[in-house]
Amino acid sequence: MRLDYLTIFPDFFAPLELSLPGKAAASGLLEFHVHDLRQWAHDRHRTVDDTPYGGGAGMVMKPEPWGEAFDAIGVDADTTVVFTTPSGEPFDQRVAEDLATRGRIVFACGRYEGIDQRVIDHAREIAEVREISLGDYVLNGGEVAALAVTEAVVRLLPGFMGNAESLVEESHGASGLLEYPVYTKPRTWRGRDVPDVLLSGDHGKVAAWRHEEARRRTAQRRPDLLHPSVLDDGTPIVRAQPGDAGEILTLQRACWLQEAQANDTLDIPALHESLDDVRAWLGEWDTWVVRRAGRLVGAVRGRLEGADRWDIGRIMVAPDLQGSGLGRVLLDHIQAVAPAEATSYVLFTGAGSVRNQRMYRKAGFRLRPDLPAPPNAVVLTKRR
Ligand code: JD8
Repeated sequence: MRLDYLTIFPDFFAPLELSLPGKAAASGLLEFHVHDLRQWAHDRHRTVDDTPYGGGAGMVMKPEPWGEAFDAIGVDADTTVVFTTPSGEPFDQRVAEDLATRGRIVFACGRYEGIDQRVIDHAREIAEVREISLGDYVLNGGEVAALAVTEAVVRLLPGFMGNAESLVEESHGASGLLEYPVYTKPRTWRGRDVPDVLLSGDHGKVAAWRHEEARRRTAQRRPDLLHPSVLDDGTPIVRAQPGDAGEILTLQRACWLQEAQANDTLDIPALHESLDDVRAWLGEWDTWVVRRAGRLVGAVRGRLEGADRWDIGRIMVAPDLQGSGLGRVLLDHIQAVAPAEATSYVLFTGAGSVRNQRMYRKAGFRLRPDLPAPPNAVVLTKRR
């Protein structure tokens, strides 16, 4: 594999010599080239940035040096140009595994407020282009992301990892679980012992313990990994963010207006909540949302009540999407992401909300007239 880096901070990539890619390059299976973008800026100050059209703060990287750089290093149809950018597709192990199949990757590392958009549009005409984000936080440039992507990709190349098997067991690897806890000598350290099972010599028991630890850790820290929830069209179900409060309030009002009509009452708490009320409960409930084309079209929340009861609520589907099955997907998702402690689910809906009740019963919930219900509502439960 050949890796090229285009950057105004070439020294940023000095670590490449030290780390795995360095050893890989020594083996001849990998070559990398770091290029200072300024060599393709021909004015006295080797300027690579200018003020943004349309005004605004900061500077934008000029297109000309990038175009000349691509020409000079031979970017072509066999090349994958990776622009690291906060607006890119989320980088994860699947993307790393995909990039590891490429023969040549050119990392285009921007700075300032970003690169003139025509550079990306031009690159798409002459090569494969991936715009990739390292994560939902803002860095000052693309170099750190390029280094991280490099390490994640190069370690997957055949013959680079001393022990290929370890690739299977690691987080985000084939198991899809987070790593189990690991230990080494001494058996006791500062009064802490290594778990006995690891000293048992019983490989079956060790494997079972490790799997259970990995599954428990994943359920607690990353339930979304255990039950990745995407709609048939690939639309993800994601954790709600504080900034979603306004749209959730709007969707909630629309959905509970229908509940008010179905139950012939406006005496429904969800109808009377304010934006601050929604903001408040977003901090208390595990809440997930679905966006289509940027529009928040679905939501659901869950939280643990007592030791083992998972309380489900506020299943919302945009009126124009009701009947599409999104409600059932949200119901399945919120059950799936319930913590390991939860042994049963409970929810309530309007006594007159026959369509909702039908969906819940089809999902295995049972009406519980024996349990206290809010006014004009019925309670349904389901054993996990
Ligand atoms: C490339 C310029 C800085 C970004 C104004 C701050 C990736 N996960 C990530 N976070 N940030 C980046 C990233 C940031 C970059 C550039 C990548 C080029 N900046 C800009 C927009 C707001 N400044 C990234 N991958």
